Formats: sequence, structure tokens, C-alpha cells
Amino acid sequence: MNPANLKDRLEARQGDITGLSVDAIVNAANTSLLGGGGVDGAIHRAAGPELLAECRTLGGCPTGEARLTRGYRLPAGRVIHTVGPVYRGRPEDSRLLASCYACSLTLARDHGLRTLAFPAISCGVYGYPIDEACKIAVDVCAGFLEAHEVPEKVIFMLFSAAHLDVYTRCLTARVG
Ligand code: AR6
Repeated sequence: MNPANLKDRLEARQGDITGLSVDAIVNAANTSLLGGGGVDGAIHRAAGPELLAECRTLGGCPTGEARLTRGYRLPAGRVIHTVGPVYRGRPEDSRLLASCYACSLTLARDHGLRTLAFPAISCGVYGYPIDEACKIAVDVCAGFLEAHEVPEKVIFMLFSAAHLDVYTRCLTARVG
């Protein structure tokens, strides 16, 4: 893989992840996988009740892992549900958050999903500081894309201008 194109394969944008026409969007879920608030609530509302029905068959998901479903009424073909850590400032928080990104990217690669969008996992009600979380997200995604051809493209979809600003600075520092 030509490292020169890494810059084109990682992008930060501001907006609602449920509107993206990508191969898969990532959901910041909880261990039940049965829905919640924040981005999880928005994804379930937009996808429709069939998404919850499929999630019920999965039997939950441990923190740091990821599970794949269809996208139903979403423009995205699939949803990758991952469970971020509740931030408590412990060393395992960063390991678990990195694992969310790595497991999601691995699922995407294994299923040939070429375009993938992440929200800022754990940075809402789970309380992860955005600067620390952003560095983990960018490091894991950049490293994965350097090592693999699929996914071809990762979009970080940030809800606020402040979060977009953090990601833009971090991406510039990592990939130029
Ligand atoms: N598109 C993109 N980002 C969004 C959207 C959206 N439509 N809506 C919110 N965000 P959170 P967490 C941002 O709280 O911290 C749920 O109840 C939001 O501004 O959704 O991982 C689950 O069921 C924030 O930056 O997820 C779990 O119980 C980021 O998405 C718990 O919340 C993540 O915020 C998971 O907490």
C-alpha cells in the first residue's frame, strides 16, 4: 500500500452518521445491543425496528468487541455495533477503546466493507475525553489502513464543530 494515499483514506467530517451512504457505519452501543440514547438511539430510529430484532438474536457484546448487522432502512448497508468503555481513567480504558476500533476495522475487512464511518466512540455519555479518544481512534485506524487495503476509506463523523476541530488537528499531525 502506498503510504502517500493514507491522507486520502482518512477523513473527518461534521454531521449525522445516520445519513451516510457508506458500506458500514459504526454504532457506539452498550453491552446489551438493545438500543439506547445518543448515536445508538439515532441509528435504531433511522434503521427501523428490524435492526432491534436482529440485535436481539446476537446475545449482547462485551466491551471492546464488535458485532455486524444489516443496515435496514439506513443508507449504509451494514452496522458494526461496538461497545466502548465507560471512562474512569484506568489503563484498561485506552486498551478497550483501541480494541473497539481494531475489532470494527477487522470485521469490515473480513466482510469486504470498503467504506466505513465511525462516531466518537465513548465520547458522549461514557465520558471519554475527546483529545485522548481521538488520538487512539486516529492511531488505530491509520495503522490498520497502512497494513490493509480494506477498508479503503474511513470517515470520522463528528457531531460537533469542537470535536471536528480536535480530529482535524490530530489527523494533520498523524497523516499530514
Ligand atoms: N451522528 C454522529 N455522532 C453522534 C450522533 C449522530 N447522529 N449522535 C450523537 N453523536 P454517545 P457513548 C455523538 O453518548 O459515549 C448510548 O445510550 C455524540 O455527540 O452516543 O459511546 C448507548 O446505548 C458523541 O460525541 O455514545 C450506550 O449506553 C458520540 O456520538 C452509551 O450511549 C458518542 O456519544 C454509549 O455511550
